Amino acid sequence: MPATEPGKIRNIAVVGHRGVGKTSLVEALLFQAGKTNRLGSIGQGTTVSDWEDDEHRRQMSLSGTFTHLDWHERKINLIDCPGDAGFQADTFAALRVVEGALVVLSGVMGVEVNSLRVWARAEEYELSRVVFVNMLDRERADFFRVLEAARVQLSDRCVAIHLPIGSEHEMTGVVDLLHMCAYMDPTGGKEGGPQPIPDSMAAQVQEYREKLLDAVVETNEDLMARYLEGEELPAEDVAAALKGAVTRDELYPVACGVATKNLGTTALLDLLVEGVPSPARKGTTIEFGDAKQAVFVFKTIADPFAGRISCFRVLAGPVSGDTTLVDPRTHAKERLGQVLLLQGKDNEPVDALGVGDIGAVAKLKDVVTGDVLVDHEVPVEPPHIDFPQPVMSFAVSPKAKGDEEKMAAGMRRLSEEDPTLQMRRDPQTGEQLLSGLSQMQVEVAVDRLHSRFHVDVELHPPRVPYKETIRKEARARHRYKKQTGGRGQFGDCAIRIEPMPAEDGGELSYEFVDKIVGGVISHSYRPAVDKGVREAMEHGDLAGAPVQGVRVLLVDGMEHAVDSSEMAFKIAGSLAFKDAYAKAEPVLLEPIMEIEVSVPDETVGAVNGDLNSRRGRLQGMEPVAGMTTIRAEVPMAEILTYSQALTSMTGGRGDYHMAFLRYEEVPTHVAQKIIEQTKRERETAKA
Ligand SMILES: Nc1nc2c(ncn2[C@@H]2O[C@H](COP(=O)(O)OP(=O)(O)OP(=O)(O)O)[C@@H](O)[C@H]2O)c(=O)[nH]1
Ligand SMILES: [Mg+2]
Repeated sequence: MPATEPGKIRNIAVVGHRGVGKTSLVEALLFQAGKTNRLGSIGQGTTVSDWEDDEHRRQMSLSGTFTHLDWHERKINLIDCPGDAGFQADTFAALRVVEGALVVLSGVMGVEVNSLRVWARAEEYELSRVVFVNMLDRERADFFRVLEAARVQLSDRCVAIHLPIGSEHEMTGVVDLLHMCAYMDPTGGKEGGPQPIPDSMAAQVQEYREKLLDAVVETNEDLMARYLEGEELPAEDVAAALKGAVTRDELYPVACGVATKNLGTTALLDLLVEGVPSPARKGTTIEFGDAKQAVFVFKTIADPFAGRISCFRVLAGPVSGDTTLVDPRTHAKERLGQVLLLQGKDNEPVDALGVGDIGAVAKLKDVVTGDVLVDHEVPVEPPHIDFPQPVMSFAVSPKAKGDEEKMAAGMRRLSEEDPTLQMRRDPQTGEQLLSGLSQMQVEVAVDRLHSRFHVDVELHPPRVPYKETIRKEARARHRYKKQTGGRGQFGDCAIRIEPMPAEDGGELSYEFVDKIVGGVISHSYRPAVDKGVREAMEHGDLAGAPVQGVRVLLVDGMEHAVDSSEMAFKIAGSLAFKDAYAKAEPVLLEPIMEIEVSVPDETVGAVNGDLNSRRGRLQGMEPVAGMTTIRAEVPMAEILTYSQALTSMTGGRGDYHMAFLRYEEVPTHVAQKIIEQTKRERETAKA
């Protein structure tokens, strides 16, 4: 099979909020395109893309899945991305390698918090976007309400390109406003060919067709002139102009349907082919210098049997199994070996993959997610995928003694697969800490350690990653001196520390400034002071949390011709910092989470009251179709065990979604308790 030409490929990430039907939609598209001969369902665990056991059990996508299909001689690569905030790594990685995002919205709930998040990321990467309003068969679903919400909350350049025929459980098909035809197939089988638009919809179709044409011609002068002269514009010309506008991010067509009944898929597939630009048209912003062959590895799968599978996009090529590339990061040469196309859990070998296409290879030696491999070493800056930082940490330990190494090895593999999962040892307590974006993500990792790597791990209660910082400037001087016969120890330094607040939206950091004049401390000892300060900053004196947001200026000092050593200056630096820190009004910081809770209207009072008692601050409330979405900011410490509380308040009908927002100072009365608690723990540890 020869490589597909770049002009004939469409790369599309299917993204959106949790549970809006992305996986079901991918399933329907594969079915309609003839890749599968039955429509799988989430309930029965028979979809192509949610194929892992734990995805079946939890009825949700836990990682990005690759699928592809052919439609009108175009190859469409669809990456089905998880919607849950804890599993965003794959979503962000996928968005980095596609030209288009298919943003799925629920016809009932409209624009939800994660839709906004992925929209913002797509905006950053200047991706072409198509919106699909799904679940229109559900009670209280309303296409026009969601269209309006998309226009207000996503972009006023969202324009309907399809309309539903009928509504709620009587929805029977869609009208394609571009080609002016209808697709109706109430049986849920494969959609047949185009049909005439039902007469009863004439007026509405006329109105929305005009809105669409107005929006399209506005982006194209030639078409605008013809339109104003009253010419009936042919569908191909409108489609070509539409593609131009979508490519340039000037329009976002809004399609609609019902994934689980396979309604609206023909029109959607046509739109993906006609509306979304190919790699040849839009190209990539990832650098590969003058390499003749290059690939970007954007995801790694830890398969217990096949080993490491590296998923990549071809930047320059084609590439085939014989291709040998070099990784400029390690300078290691890697022969690709068998090139694969992934389709859910299956893979099929292919001879070659052309520019813009997406595929995978197994068993590359030292390649990690984020590497660009090239045919000869060229200086390239690998693209930075801005993965979210882990926000929650749990202490973990193997259930069986002696399994420590096995647990660590399994976790290393899982972190390769999901870079937002990290394991490290807490130097203070010696515990292994597993950090991630949400409790569920960490629990899934623990399940996978069991199912893939056969090691049972115990999860201990989560820890809140407090930080410490200072409010005031302070100075301190410390002289470390020891005379014990023979050569002594001598280091003396004076420092000034000052607060360094985070840049807007940025993280707190640290800076060491060398202000020594006249060489009172030799150059060789100054980094030792920095090192000592950093060590002291690992555990602040308030609650043992890392100190950040501090600038340390080394202003003065003294050395001894014989007795001075790096060690002595390190200790002096460390102790000087401790002194200065105590005088600099240290404060405790805690992570604040942004939470979106969706609950039945009648439970809003109870849920709000509860959030309030958790020090939550209400940001907004939106009642939609019997459910209310509450947005609030809540300290992480108060919301660690929210799911049980929400279940009991809403009789299991509530759902929530949260993500890290920023650090804030802990209110004094709360901070006091944490500080005392730490003190007690330290004393017990000493005893
Ligand atoms: N009535 C109705 N149910 C749907 C539709 N699409 C999906 N569902 C159901 O909604 C639930 C969630 O569907 P999924 O396809 O898993 O949604 P998702 O967006 O992939 O979910 P995550 O990957 O976990 O974010 C499943 O029970 C589906 O059967 C639809 O169009 N109509
Ligand atoms: Mg899914």
